[in-house]
Amino acid sequence: MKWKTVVATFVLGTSLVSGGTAASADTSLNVDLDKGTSHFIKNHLEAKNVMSEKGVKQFFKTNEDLLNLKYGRDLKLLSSETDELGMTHYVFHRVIQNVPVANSKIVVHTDKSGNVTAVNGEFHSEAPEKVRQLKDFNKHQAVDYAWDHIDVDRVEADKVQKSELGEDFHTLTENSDLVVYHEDGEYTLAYHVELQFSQPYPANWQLYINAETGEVLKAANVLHEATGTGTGVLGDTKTLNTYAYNNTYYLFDTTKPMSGVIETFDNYGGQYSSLPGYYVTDTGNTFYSERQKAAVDAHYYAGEVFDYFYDTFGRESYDGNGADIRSTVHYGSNYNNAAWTGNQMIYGDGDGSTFTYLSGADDIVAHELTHAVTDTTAELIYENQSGALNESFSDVFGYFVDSEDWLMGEDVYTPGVSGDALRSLSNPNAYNQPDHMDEYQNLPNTEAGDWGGVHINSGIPNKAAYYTINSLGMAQSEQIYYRALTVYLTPSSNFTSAKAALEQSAQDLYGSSAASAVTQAWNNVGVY
Ligand code: L5W
Ligand code: ZN
Ligand code: CA
Repeated sequence: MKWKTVVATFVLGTSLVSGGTAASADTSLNVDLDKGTSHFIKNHLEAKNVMSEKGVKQFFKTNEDLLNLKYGRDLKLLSSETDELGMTHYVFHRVIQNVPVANSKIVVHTDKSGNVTAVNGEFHSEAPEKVRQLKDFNKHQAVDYAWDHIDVDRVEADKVQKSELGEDFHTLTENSDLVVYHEDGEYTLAYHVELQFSQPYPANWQLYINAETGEVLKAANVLHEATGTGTGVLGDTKTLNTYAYNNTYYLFDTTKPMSGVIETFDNYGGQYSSLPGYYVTDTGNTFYSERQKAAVDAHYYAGEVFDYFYDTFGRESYDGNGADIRSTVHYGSNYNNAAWTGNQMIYGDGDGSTFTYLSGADDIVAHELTHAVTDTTAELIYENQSGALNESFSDVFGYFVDSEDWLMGEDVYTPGVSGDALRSLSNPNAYNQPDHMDEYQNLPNTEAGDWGGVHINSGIPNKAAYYTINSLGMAQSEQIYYRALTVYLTPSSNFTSAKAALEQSAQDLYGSSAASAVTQAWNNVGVY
C-alpha cells in the first residue's frame, strides 16, 4: 500500500479513521486515499453552508487538493437524504469517464447548519482519468458468458416456484451493468453481472467480466450462512443452519465438514413427478408455521445424522465422499411412509392417525440415511434375508442415533396413542415380528410379500443387535456394526454371513471375548 502525504486546508484539525486505526493532524496528514479501501475523514472540514448539491460541489472544489477529486469529472450524485437528526447525507458514485467504479461510494455528511461533519468512502484518488473503452460485446452477451461460467441451466434457474401459499412466482434476477473494475491498482472496463436464483440451488452470483476480452475477472456466490430457528413436528424449538439471500432464508446447510450441503425441500401439491420440489424458505429465518414443521425436523435431523456418522466413524455424508443430503417433505398425500429413493429422502405427512409427519422422528431419519449408507457400501439386496439385514441395519443405526429407547418411530407413530411404536429391537414379538429363526416367515418376494418379509424377518437380526448391545455396550457395538456394514457384508449376505461379519469385526476391533459376545447374541436368535 502506498501512503500519500496530503497538505490539508482545514481550518482546525482533521482526524482520519481508516481500517480500524485512527490518526489526527493539524494541517497535514498521511492519508491513503488512492486505493479502493474505505476511509473516514471527519471534524472541521473546510465547508460551511452546504445546504444543497450546489453547496457540496463547492465543498469538493475547496477540498480538491486534499481529496484529489474533481467534482464534475470524478463524482456523480446518486442521492441525498436528510435524517431525523436534521443531518443530510449526499451519496456519490466514484466515476471514471462517467462509468462507476465498482463497489465505490463517497458520502458527504452535513449537520443541520450545513457544516460538513464527515466525508467517507472509497476515494480512488489515484485512479486514472481514463480507462480503455474497448467493448467487444454488449451487456446481454456478458450475461450469457456469466451463465456459461457458473455452468447452470438458465431454464432450470427460471422455473416457476410456488410460495408457501401455493402461488406461482419466479426468483431469477439478472442484471448487467458497465463498471470500472479495480484490483491491485488496475482499472478495467467490465460488466458487473448479477445472477440471483433459488433453483437448482440458492445463489447470488456476482461476476465481473472484462468488457473487451470476455475474461471473467471475478465470480463469487455471495450467499450468507445464517442461523435460524424453527418449530419441529412435536412443537419443540430448534436452531437451524440456513442460508440467506435477498432477504429470504433457505433450509440450506453449508456448515458441515464436507463438500456437499444439506438441503430441504417441500413437495407442494404432492406431485410425485416433481422431486425434489421447492426449497423451504422463510423471510424472517423463523420457521414456525405448521407447514414448515416437517421441513424443520427433516433438515435438523439430517444434520444430526450427518454429525453422528462423521463424529463416530469419520464418515463424510452417506457416500463417505461429501454427497449432498437432500430431503423432501410433504411427499404425496396422507403418505404413511418415508424412503431413501436412491438419491434423496422423502417423507410423507402420515394420515394423522397411523403417523404424523414422519420426519419428526430422528430414528426414522437415521433409518433412511442408513439405507443410503448401505446402498453405497454393502449394497444388501432388498429381498429375503439380505433385505431383512438391510432393514435391520437401518433400525440398529436408528437406535444408535436415538438410544433412549429400543423403539423405532415412537415419536411420530399413532400420535393419539402413547407408548407404542412401529418396531422394537428389544421385543420384536410385541410388534408382530419374529425374534428367533423358529419364527422366520417365508413370504413371497413381491411387494405384497414385503419382498420376502424384509420388514418382518428384520426382527431376528434386530434382536441379535439388542443382545450384542446389552452385552458389549453401545460404543463397541456401533463400531462393530459399522465395520461389518462397510468392510465385510456383501450384496447377498444372509443371516449366517452377517453373524460371521459381525464376529470378525468384533475380533478385529476388540478381540475374542467381544467376538464371543456376538456369537452368543446370534445363537440366542437361532442363527448358528
Ligand atoms: C418408518 C415407517 C416405515 C420406518 N422403511 C421403514 O423401510 C419405515 C420408513 C419410515 O421401515
Ligand atoms: Zn427401511
Ligand atoms: Ca426410538
